[in-house]
Amino acid sequence: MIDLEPLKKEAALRAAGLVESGMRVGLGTGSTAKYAIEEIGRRLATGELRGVVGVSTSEASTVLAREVGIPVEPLDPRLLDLAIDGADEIAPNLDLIKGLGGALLREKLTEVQARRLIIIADHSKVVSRLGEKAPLPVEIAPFGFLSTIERLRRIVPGGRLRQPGTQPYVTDNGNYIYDAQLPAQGDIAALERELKGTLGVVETGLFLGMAERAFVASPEGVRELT
Ligand code: ABF
Repeated sequence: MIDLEPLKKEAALRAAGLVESGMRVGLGTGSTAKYAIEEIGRRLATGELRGVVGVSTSEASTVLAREVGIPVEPLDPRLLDLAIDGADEIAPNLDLIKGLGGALLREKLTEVQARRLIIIADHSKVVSRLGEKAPLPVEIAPFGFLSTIERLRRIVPGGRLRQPGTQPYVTDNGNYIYDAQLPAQGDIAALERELKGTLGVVETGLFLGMAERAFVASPEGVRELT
């Protein structure tokens, strides 16, 4: 089986190359975003970059960013110059499923404020339609979660509460995740509105119309999707 790590890193380096001195940068979460954070840290350490501030999408990325020397500030109403993050699925129009790593709410809150959202991934993430391979993570409030799941099952049948062991998975925001199966066809924007309008739903992992471009690495090289 092909080792995806060098591909993730290649894609991440391309995106990290877009960071310029003085930028406020949204720092993504996950095994691909990790390489971008490390590269921004490396460029700061060599003096190639100065005055970059990170706004992080998870506790894990905050820890990593500080370790590699990127000052991290909380999200405030100012726009970010750039955000760099991974994804679970990338559709041809750059609509995304995100959140398999569990950080979808902070990712969406942060990345909606980015002038440019750059997605980095290996080629296994590119699909012809969302839901082809990955479930859609939906962050839900713990209170009454079984009722919320029942409501969700009426909209997207199938799916399950994310529960790695005996206890539900808990997000950085103290919520649970329901992994839903997307239907093979239909209006994805209408589905997003319906899910968001469901009582108990905090946020979904559908990132529609948000990404400006994606760097997708395969053994043949890095492709830029716009
Ligand atoms: C995050 O990292 C998520 O939105 C997505 O779930 C995940 C992708 O992780 P990886 O790069 O490890 O596949 O950005």
